[in-house]
Amino acid sequence: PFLEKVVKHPSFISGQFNTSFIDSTPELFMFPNRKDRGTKLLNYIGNVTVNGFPGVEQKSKPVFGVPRKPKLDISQAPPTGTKQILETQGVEGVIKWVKEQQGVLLTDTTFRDAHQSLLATRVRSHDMFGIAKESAEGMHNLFSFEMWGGATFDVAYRFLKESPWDRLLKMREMIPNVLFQMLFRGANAVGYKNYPDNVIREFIQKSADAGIDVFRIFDSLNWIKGMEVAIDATRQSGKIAEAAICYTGDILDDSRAKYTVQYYKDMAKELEAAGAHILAIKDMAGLLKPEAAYRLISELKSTVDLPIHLHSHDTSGNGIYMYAKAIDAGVDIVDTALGSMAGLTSQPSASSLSYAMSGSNREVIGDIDAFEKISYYWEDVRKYYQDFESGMMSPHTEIYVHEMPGGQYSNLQQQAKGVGLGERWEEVKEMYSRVNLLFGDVVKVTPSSKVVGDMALFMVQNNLDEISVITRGKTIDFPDSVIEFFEGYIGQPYGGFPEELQKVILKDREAINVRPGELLEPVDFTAVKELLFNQLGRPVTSQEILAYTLYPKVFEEYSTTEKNFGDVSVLDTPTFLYGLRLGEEVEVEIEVGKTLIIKLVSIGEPTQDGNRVIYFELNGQPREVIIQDIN
Ligand code: 3PY
Ligand code: ZN
Repeated sequence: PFLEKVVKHPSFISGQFNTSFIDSTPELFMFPNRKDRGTKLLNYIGNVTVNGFPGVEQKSKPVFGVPRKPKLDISQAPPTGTKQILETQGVEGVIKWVKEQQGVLLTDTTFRDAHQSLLATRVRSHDMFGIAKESAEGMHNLFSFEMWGGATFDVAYRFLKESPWDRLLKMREMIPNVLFQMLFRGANAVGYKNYPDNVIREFIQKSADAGIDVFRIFDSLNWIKGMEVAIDATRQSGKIAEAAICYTGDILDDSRAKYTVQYYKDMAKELEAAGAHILAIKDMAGLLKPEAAYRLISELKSTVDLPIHLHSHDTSGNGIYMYAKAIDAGVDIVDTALGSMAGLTSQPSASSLSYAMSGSNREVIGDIDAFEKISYYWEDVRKYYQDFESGMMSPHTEIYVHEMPGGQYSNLQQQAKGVGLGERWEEVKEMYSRVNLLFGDVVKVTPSSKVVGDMALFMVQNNLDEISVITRGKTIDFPDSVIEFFEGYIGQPYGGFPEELQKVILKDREAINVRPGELLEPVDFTAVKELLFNQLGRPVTSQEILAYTLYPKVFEEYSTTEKNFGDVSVLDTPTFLYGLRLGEEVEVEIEVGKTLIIKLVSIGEPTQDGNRVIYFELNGQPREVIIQDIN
């Protein structure tokens, strides 16, 4: 089979091989063993049936209906879209085309920020693949699909035990017509700390190769130096650099003098000069009020010559009204999610906005009927993930006071419960806004938002206030994230650090004021490759090398799971999260055309050391696995 694989490999056929051919095509050495894959999946299903899934309440598996799908013709290639404009006319062609549109364009966030903000980022690739072709067909006139980035990279490996790269590659195959967008945390890439410059460059190049066309790049302190390497790398890769300004404070409030319209205009000009193709306003907490949106977008339109892309969250319930004002002021593209995945901490709904703008001179470019029908699918799929819902049931206008980003709210609430402050959540929220002011009124978005959250929890837990932090601070060990922030390791805040507080927190440590990336040693990817090769006992891909570089522990754990259970991404989500009911049978397509039929027959009583024998049928043959019951 090895020789057969070699001669059938596209690079071999096209003559593109030399002595490094074998080295760069590790898949030649991977011989999946169907029987082995079956056993591994039985082990996974047995384990989750007996021991449950982290974060999912252990109860009998609910009965879910088959998700409804729109009847769209997906037998042919979908209509062409923005991806073809990029391919045929390049970045300049896309920008020109965006500027020519009379209507307002949409980015759909259902595959990324919507579930990051509503369902703790837990939506699996399997559910995305299930609606990808219909989305390509019905939503072909979007500006882009937000597909990747933010927390999805980490969570895919950490909790879902699947490869975010495979997700991207398969979605790209199924959606060949619309631009794919990702959220990139500047020097923090898709992580929570600064990485060396060569990691940023390599990550962007490999993501571009795997299908990302638009990189939305931000810095968690709006520090342009922290964005420059990523902007340059995006331009080098021939893709679209969308540089984002994080919106914070309130330009309508004269008592908050730090982040004024002039501040945003100056930053926009600098980003234009730094090479941005598109300017994004990233309203990560949903703080931008309607009248403020009108003013801000009008001013920015007359300041820069770039298309403007607005991102927001609907936590306050004012999202549609705010977008409508931004559209009146000339915004080019806005971020929405499909109805059943929209609203509250997620983005405003695409169909609500479409109806809101109908009859105006700037209608939404998109097909409301397709939005509605594809939304049914997500309404059904969302039920699988009920245990990851935040519990927020109605709009929260208090967001305008505490300024917490959409994705942080439920996370911090969990963190508070974890340290025994569940009952004091109201105090934590109030402290969050006080810490912001104590730190000098900073931009709060991953990872700076985490620093503010950690400090708020720490102060409530230790009964500290603004005065005692300073007077008793010399004897207090502050949280690591807070120390790193004041050391300058996530960048420089606008207006600098409050000096007295910085001294108290750092004690004998020195702060830096240059870009952390300048001080970090470049990562030696060849050494990582060797290390992984030795650890995993098989050739590794450049995507795996990057994943390990960003998240060594998470990637190691993912690899162990993969070794024990195989590729669990092929399971349907109810089976992945709950296992099987007694007597239940599922079909699992392990690769195109190869399906396993798995039935759970019975579960044996635990032995003294807690082992249970689980009896299955695999393609009609009896099979047993032994599972340690850890309950
Ligand atoms: C992220 O960084 O993941 C965000 O979505 C910030 O808003
Ligand atoms: Zn967001």
